[in-house]
Amino acid sequence: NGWAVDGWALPDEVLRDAPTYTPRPSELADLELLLSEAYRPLTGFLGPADLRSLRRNGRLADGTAWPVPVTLEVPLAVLGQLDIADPAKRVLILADLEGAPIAALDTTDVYSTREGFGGAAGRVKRLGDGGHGAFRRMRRTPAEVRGILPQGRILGVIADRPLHRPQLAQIARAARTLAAHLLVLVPVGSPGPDGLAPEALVRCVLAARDRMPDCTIVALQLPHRGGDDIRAAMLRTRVAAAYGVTHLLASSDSMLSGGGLRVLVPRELAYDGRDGQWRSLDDIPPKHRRLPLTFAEIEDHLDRGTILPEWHTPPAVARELARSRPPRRQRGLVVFFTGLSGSGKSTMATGVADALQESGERTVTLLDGDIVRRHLSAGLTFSAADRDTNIKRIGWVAAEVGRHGGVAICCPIAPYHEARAAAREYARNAGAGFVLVHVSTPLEECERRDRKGLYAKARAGLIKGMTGIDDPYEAPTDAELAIDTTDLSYGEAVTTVLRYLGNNGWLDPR
Ligand code: PPS
Repeated sequence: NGWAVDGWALPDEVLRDAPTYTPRPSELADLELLLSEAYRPLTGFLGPADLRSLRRNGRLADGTAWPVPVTLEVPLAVLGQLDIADPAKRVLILADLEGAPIAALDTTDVYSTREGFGGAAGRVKRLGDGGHGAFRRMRRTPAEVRGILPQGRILGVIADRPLHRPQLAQIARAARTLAAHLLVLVPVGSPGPDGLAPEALVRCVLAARDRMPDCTIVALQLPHRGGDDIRAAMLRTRVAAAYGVTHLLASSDSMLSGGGLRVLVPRELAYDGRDGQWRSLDDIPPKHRRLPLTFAEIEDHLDRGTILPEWHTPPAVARELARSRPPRRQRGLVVFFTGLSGSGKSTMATGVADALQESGERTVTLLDGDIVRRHLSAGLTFSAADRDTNIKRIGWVAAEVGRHGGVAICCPIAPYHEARAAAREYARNAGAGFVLVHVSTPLEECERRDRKGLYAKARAGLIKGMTGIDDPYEAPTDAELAIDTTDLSYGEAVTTVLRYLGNNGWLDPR
């Protein structure tokens, strides 16, 4: 079915004339794995025939077992520039987030997905040298890695979280029992499950290197897939096999066998207080046994800034983790107020900013709706699309403030859930906290106040598209805090927010 990429010529004029498109981050991660041949036998994005077959029986159209759809969605405006019937006019250049070309797609199939978009399928070929990026030198292809691995058994570990002593003990045990060489694969496609930046995860894994047997450490762009855990695990297993792994140590989450390798489910270990060793739970009398910390307990240590205990975490790993995930009272934070015009958001936001500036405990950037619209978002209207653009810009800047440990306080109306969710995601990807405060003062009260006279104008039909009157406000269902200022004084409203932030560790307790 045309999976062989070799022999596919790309004349200069074809490349010059081809349209360019930047896929979404998860698609870029898939692309990277396709190009590196970690997804072999796949050599491109799947088309309708393979997808149909996959849904039916978990196999590609030619019968090859394959766990997940690997697809690319492209705006119809871009697809419209291609002529699928003509091999010289169906090449699409795929670029990275900075717009630099990384691959050519020989688009042999297009299919409909949702409004404004279509699926694009076909083989891909790398353009350029693979680019840059932090820890680029650790991103090796499966062929390169197989070339440097010693003969014999290869024990694979997918380290999507930092390695603590229980995992290190399991690894040491498995490597010894199998007499295997260790290959540690660190997924760097997106922030890990606990919000750790990919580079920080790599540093944490490297910090545990002297606690591991002789090993090879490789970073790879495994995309984070929501939804079906089992299929995602099967895909990881296939990728591990492509890298030469013969025995894969299952993570504490579930992992299935498949892809021609053996999956080892490690025994549950505990810390033995008698001699300080980690061994099987059953071999330690209950009163001497300490169970590994849960993810939530580790998170709690980091949030509070207490050092992870040495019985559980090698000090070098604990130091690296603490540096990458500083305690909440030093970590970046976005406080995002949303609510109707006149609900009291700006007043509360200003009050919170003033309090932090007075105490000096935090650096603060206030992104007020009206002020943002004079600078960052000058020229935008109140159409749904422009409101979205406005909120995403605010969310993006706020996340950058958070990335550097500052507090960003935002107070636009932000009437749409989706744009607020994007702002939350930006903050998460920057390693910052996000607190959504719904200023839920009802419309009647906002209209009664009508400080700017806008509601009266809207009622009189003098302005169109006023939020709450003839434009929607989607009340949040995911707010950390909801405050109705109808019967609250200014001071009480501000104190409510400060107290929430104090109680949750973001500020010194009030
Ligand atoms: S949005 O929807 O989040 O992009 O709006 P935002 O940037 O916060 O701007 C809201 C302020 O703009 C004034 N204004 C309007 N608001 C809502 N609808 C319409 N049509 C409108 N036209 C002007 C209004 O003063 C808002 O200020 P606040 O501080 O919310 O009262």
